Amino acid sequence: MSIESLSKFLSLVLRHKPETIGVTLDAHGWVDVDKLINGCRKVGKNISAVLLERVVIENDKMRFSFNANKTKIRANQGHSRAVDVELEEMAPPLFLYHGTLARNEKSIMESGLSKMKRLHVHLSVDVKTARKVAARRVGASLICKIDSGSMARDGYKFYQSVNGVWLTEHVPPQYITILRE
Ligand code: HQG
Repeated sequence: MSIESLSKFLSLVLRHKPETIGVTLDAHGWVDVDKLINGCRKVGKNISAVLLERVVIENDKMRFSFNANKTKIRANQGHSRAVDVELEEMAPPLFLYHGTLARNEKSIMESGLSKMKRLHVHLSVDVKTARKVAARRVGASLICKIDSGSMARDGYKFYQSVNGVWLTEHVPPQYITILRE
């Protein structure tokens, strides 16, 4: 199994559907590494502890972490399951960016950016990263520039995941500018 396909499968298991392999996430999103490896085996995916470690270390977006003694693993962010991954509240940069599809513009400018199925709205530190997020989907892209500095001054909370993604609950439309590229 390649690192990339294992990473995709682990995203499904550790963020959204742990029941796929018969495991459960604890309150902080952790799963025992042994149970994960056994669960994967049961659905025909033979992975070793060494391969798992490579996925954690080499993953392009640092999606996963081990606990200190590497007996547990979790996704750093992006969950749809209600887990507390102990995100640290932090003052955001003055501006953050969000890449999405052009067809979402009307709805976003009416109701703001919503977290949809995830626990947070995901924001990027630069336009380049936001473009990549948008490019995951088929269709014309749109980049929203978020006045995160004003949001923070107005009391909105921001968190930074260990992989650099910024997270917040909701971005009201008055803090959003559409970038015409
Ligand atoms: C859109 C990937 C209409 C929102 C990426 C997005 C990211 C609205 C979609 C991470 C809306 C939700 C998250 C509104 C939000 N009207 N559309 N009011 N509010 N939306 O996948 O940000 O590879 O939950 O723009 O790199 O696309 O998984 O969020 O298009 O960091 O590690 O609703 O997923 O990381 O989609 O992606 P998502 P996202 P990973």
